[in-house]
Amino acid sequence: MIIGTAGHIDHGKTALVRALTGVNTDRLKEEKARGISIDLGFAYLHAADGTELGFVDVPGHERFIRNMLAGATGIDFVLLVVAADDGVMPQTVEHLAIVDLLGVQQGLVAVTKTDLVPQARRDEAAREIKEKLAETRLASAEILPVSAVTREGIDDLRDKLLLSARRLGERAANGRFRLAVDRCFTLPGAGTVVTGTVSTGAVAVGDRVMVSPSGLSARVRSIHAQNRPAERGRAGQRCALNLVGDGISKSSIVRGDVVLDPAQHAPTDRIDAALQVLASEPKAIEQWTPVWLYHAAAEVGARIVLLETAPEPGGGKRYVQLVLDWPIAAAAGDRFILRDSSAQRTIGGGRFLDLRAPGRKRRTPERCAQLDACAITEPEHALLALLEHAPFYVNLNAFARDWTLLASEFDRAIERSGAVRVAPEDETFVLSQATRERFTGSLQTALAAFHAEQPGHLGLGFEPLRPKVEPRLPSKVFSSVLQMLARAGEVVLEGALARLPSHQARLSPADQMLWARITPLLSGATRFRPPRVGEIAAQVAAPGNEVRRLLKSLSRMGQTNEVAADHFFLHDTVAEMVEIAADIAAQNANGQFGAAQFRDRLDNGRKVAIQILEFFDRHGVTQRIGDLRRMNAARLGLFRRLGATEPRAGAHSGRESSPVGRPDFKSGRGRQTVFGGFDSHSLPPRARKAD
Ligand SMILES: Nc1nc2c(ncn2[C@@H]2O[C@H](COP(=O)(O)OP(=O)(O)OP(=O)(O)O)[C@@H](O)[C@H]2O)c(=O)[nH]1
Ligand SMILES: [Mg+2]
Repeated sequence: MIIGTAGHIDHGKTALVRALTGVNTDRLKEEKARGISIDLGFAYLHAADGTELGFVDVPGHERFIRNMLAGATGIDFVLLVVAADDGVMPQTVEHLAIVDLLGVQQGLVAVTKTDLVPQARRDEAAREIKEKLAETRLASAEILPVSAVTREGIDDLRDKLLLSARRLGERAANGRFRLAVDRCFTLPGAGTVVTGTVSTGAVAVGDRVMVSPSGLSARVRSIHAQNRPAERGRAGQRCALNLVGDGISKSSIVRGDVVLDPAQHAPTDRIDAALQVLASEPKAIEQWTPVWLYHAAAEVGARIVLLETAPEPGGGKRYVQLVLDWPIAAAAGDRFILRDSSAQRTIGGGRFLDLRAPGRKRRTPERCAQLDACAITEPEHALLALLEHAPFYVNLNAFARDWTLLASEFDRAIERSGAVRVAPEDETFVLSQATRERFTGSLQTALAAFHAEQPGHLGLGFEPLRPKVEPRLPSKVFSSVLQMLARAGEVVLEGALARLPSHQARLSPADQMLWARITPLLSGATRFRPPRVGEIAAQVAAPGNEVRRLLKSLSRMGQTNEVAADHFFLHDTVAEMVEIAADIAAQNANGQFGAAQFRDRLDNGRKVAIQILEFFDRHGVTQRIGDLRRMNAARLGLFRRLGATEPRAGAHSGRESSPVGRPDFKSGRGRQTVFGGFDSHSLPPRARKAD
């Protein structure tokens, strides 16, 4: 347990820590000369049963309150020190307000210097203290009279602290490692050493860490945890880390830096937060008020942007945006303190809600809803609440990082809520079940409308489709959600096109007329050596790119195959050629055949014959063995004919409108949709998925 002292100057904080631990935490020459604490002091108490107390002794002088703030963040327990003779003084009140704003829930009050005052004065001091505590989280904290001179109450106090430590137990060390640096020095023989309290996660000797916000990379050479050599340091322990790495030195790391898991390094200078203003403030906070922001051990200048009505002194929490002069390494849920720009008084404090605050549109109702979600202290619940609001998806990696957790720590919550995950590349996005359903419905409506309007088009490209679907998702998320829905059979993706599973493309009247003129060129005696796009264009007197476009879309519909660039064969011709190849193979003793045999049967010249065989190779219909090939029985169905009882592809040119499907290359079934014939897509999605 880490105990922080608090209290007015000269009230006996350092003397009390010394009485408890035997350690004088006033190390500096100036501290000794002036008899006051200036910087943080540290002492440890190791009980026989293994219970450890770490003390952070803070200065009481108002000029050194920034040092007090650096020490007070990260403490579990506050030991508020009030001298019996003085009673409650300004820094008693200010320190108490600070630890309260920092969310410290546990503490104890030591009324010191009892040897100097009569009983009545002690009682009066205790009464004053009780009154002040009443407005804080420490309202029920115990008040103990002690004296560092007579040692009255010291043993009792120590026992009570140890008892509290045992009750508190160890902090959970889940999540990613973070340690806010409060000191950095050079140790002869070791090198650069940083000290601080591990706020989350754990660190082990040999770990790679990063210094944030500077981004310097380092390795942990050795660790002292609670002042003892250790292999590992964990959340709730004060640690000294001996760091080595390029650029790592006493001068490159300062108090306020955070040593962390490199994956956690994402400094920010614009943070949305919930701010509470102390009752002692003279007036409500104004727009763009300059302040000093204290977070962990860092101190940085900032401005306040009001996101709702101004927070009133002594009033409730209000959302504000903190625009920092310099980026800091923070986490969502971290506490902070604000002091006025002349660093004279504490204004208030609160919790960070969103580290990636927008610079614009920061007061919209959607944004407020997001902040309401981020204000939920339990990260899993915050995540699920965020999914209910625009933009209706969360980048899980970024969210987990900002909450100093691993993405996997949200697995259970995601599973239980029925939320879905999509993972393009190395990122994971999460959408709620409700959003998935809304998106699917909207997608189907958009595609149905498109198919009705453009029956000749196979489908709609992702980018034209994206703005038609609600909720609107960014490109990367959109396409991975589409892929997920395609796997579930709710949409069909072909290349860059999306279509409804039930949709069958129909040629436009103009295309039908053009196709009617082209089909004879691809059929009959010349079907094994059909003209290429350029020749077709010349023969039908149509632009080459029109012919190409039509033949390509017919190829997607399963009517033609582009065997080589710009060289299209009717699908049935391809099927016939597969049969011929299989026939040749069957006649050869070992099932292998050469290109010449194939060419002789087709009578189409060596070059074309080889192109066809290479096309078969690409689709796995044939397997090449040196100069020979053999048929791959498993892929024979890939180019099956469109159906013996149906008109051949070349024979339907006179029809008004031609519904056509395409072979299912993935399953290798090659079942073609034919005019009114069996169509795999007319099966219900479940049945299709199953076979
Ligand atoms: N008589 C008496 N004197 C005390 C007691 N505790 C502290 N003192 C004296 O009070 C003075 C201040 O004590 P510190 O412990 O330095 O006070 P502090 O709260 O640490 O002061 P800062 O760190 O400067 O805020 C010293 O001269 C101590 O010897 C006590 O219980 N009885
Ligand atoms: Mg002191």
